[in-house]
Amino acid sequence: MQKTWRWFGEKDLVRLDQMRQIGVEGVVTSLHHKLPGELWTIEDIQAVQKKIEANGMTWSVVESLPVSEEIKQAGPKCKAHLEAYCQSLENLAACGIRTICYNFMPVLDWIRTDLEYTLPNGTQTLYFSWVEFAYFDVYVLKRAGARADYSVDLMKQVDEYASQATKETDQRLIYIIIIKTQGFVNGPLGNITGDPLVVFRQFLDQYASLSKTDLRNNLVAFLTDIMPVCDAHDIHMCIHPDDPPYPVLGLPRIVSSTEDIDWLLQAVDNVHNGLTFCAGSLSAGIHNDTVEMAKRFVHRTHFAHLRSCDILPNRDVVEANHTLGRGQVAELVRIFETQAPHIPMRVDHAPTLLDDIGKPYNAGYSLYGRMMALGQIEGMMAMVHNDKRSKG
Ligand code: DNO
Repeated sequence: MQKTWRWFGEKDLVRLDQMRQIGVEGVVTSLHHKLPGELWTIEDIQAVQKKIEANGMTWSVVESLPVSEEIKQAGPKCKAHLEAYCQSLENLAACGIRTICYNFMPVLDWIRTDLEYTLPNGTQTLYFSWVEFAYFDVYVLKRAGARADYSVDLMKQVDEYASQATKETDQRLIYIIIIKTQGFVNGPLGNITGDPLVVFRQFLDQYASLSKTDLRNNLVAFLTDIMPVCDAHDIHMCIHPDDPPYPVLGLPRIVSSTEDIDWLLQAVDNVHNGLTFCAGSLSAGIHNDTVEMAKRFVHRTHFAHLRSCDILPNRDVVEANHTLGRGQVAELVRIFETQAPHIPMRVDHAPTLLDDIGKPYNAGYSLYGRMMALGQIEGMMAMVHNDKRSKG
C-alpha cells in the first residue's frame, strides 16, 4: 500500500518536509478553507498540489471533499451543491487526483468525549464515554426525548454524574464534541459563530423528520448523480464509516455495519462507489469484525485508515495502540497488502506521547505517535512481503 499521511495545510504543526523524512509517499489533504458545497477550482487545487510536489510527494487522496448538509437532506440548495461537487471532482481529476474520501454522517463527523485520556504508561489517547455522551445529550443539549434513547442502567449512572457536574464539565464537553473535534474536518460545524449549543440544535433540528430510509435514499441519489463523472474520469469515491458506528442524538447513521456496507455497495453497484476502510471506526462497533469485513470489502476498498479500538466492559471505546485492540491491524495489512496493494493507506489517530503532549495538534494527529504507528505498519507490511518471498 502507498504510505500516506494526513496534512492540514500550512496550519499543521507537522511540515511537508518532515513528512518526507519519515517515509511518507503520498499526502492526504483537503482545501481546508472551503466550506461544504463550495466549488474547488483548478487553481485552488494546484496551489496546494504544488507545495506537496515541491516536497517530493504527491497529493494522493482528498479527505474530505465534504458533502454539504443540503445534499444529505436533499434540501433546497442540493442541486447547486451537487453541480459544484461534480465540477470539483472534474477539476481534481484534471489535476490527477482521483481518490476522494467523504462521509455521509449528519451534523457530526466524528465523536469523542475525551481527547486527552491518559493511559497507565503516561501517553494520551482518544476516548468515547457513553455516560459523558448521554449526559451531554440529556443535560447539556437537553434534546427532547433523549432519555428514552439510553438504557435505564446507563441513565442511573448519568444522573449520578450530573449530580457532580459543574459548568466546567458542560463547557468541556461542548468544546470537545462541537468545537475541537469538528473544527478541522471540513464539516458543517467547522466555522460556527455564536453560541455553539444554539447552532448545534439548529443543525439537529434540520434532521427532525429525516428517517434512516430517507438518508439512505439521499446517499443513493448523491452517488447516482456523481457516478457519470466518476466513470468518465476514473474517480474512486470512498465513503468513511460512521464514527462511532451507532446512531447518535436521534440522527440516522447508515454506514455502521456489514449490512449497511453491503446495502450501499449493491445500491450503487459501481467500482467507483467504494469504501474508506477505517479500521478504527469499524472496530468501535461490537457488532463489527474488521477482518471479516476487510475480506468481504477489499475489492471495493480504495483507501485504508489503519487504527484500532478497544471496547471496555461498559461499552466505552478507547483508541488502542496500532498493534493491539479489536482493529486487528496486522491481519488487515495482510489482506490489503496481498489483495489491494495499490491502495493508499494512512495511519490514523495515534497516541500522543513524549514532547507532543500538551501541544496544540488537531486531536489524534500528533507527530511522534503517528510516526511510531507508521513504523509499526511498515513492519507489518515487510512481514507480508517476507512471507510472499519465502513462499516463492
Ligand atoms: C477523524 C477523521 C474523520 C474523517 C472524515 C472523512 O479524524 O477520521 O474526520 O476525515 O469523516 O470524511
